[in-house]
Amino acid sequence: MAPPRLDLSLYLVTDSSLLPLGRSLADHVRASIKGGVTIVQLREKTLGTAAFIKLGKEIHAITKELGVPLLINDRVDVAKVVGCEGVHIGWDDIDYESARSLLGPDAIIGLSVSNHDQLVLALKANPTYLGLGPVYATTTKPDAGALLGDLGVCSLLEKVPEHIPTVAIGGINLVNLQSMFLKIGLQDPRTRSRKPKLLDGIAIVSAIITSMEPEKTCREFKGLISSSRAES
Ligand code: TZP
Ligand code: MG
Repeated sequence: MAPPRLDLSLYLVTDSSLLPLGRSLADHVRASIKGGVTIVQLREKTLGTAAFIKLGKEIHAITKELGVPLLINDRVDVAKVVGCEGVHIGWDDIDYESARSLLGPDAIIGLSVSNHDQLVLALKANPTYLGLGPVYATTTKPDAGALLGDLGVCSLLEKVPEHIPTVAIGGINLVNLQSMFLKIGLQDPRTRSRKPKLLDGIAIVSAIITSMEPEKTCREFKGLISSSRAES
């Protein structure tokens, strides 16, 4: 059977340090997927290897049960032991070719792109998808680099070939998303080949992780995504 089509529409990136007091990441991830998250990346910068693997296995049991892929940020070794669907890497991490050869042809491997030079390198690698950012100001990744803004994302998108899906990341919330969608179109996964140069989804950390009601918040994001697609 062919693997299910990758749906990047609402991409949750975790940071347990931002959870509301007393909340567990496992419960938050479960609620977020119930609310419409389509893919999860475990991005836990302060965890040691053993703790990262333990958390990865716990979260993977949930994402598997609910039918969405789990990626690990930075750590191919952790992804391999967890047995999840892939990794997201940047330019200070393992190189793409090595990650691919360690994880195999079916793994989802995403690459971060912050500027045109990185885009040129990323396109040579031909990753599963690209994360374009930071779009707006964010405190979640202080070293994220210069802000792209809507125009910067559009100018990168112009150069991304149709077969590589893209998500925007950085400072996206329920307030700025609507105006962002007015400037950057969002494709529908069912018809994407007919509409090049549009985003495939949005990746969010704090707007979901800090929410007291993650399921409701994700439903609201999903609502904006659906109406943007209906209009495009
Ligand atoms: N990469 C570029 S910006 C960013 C990452 C991981 C952080 C995004 O976090 P938030 O809280 O959604 O602004
Ligand atoms: Mg990284």
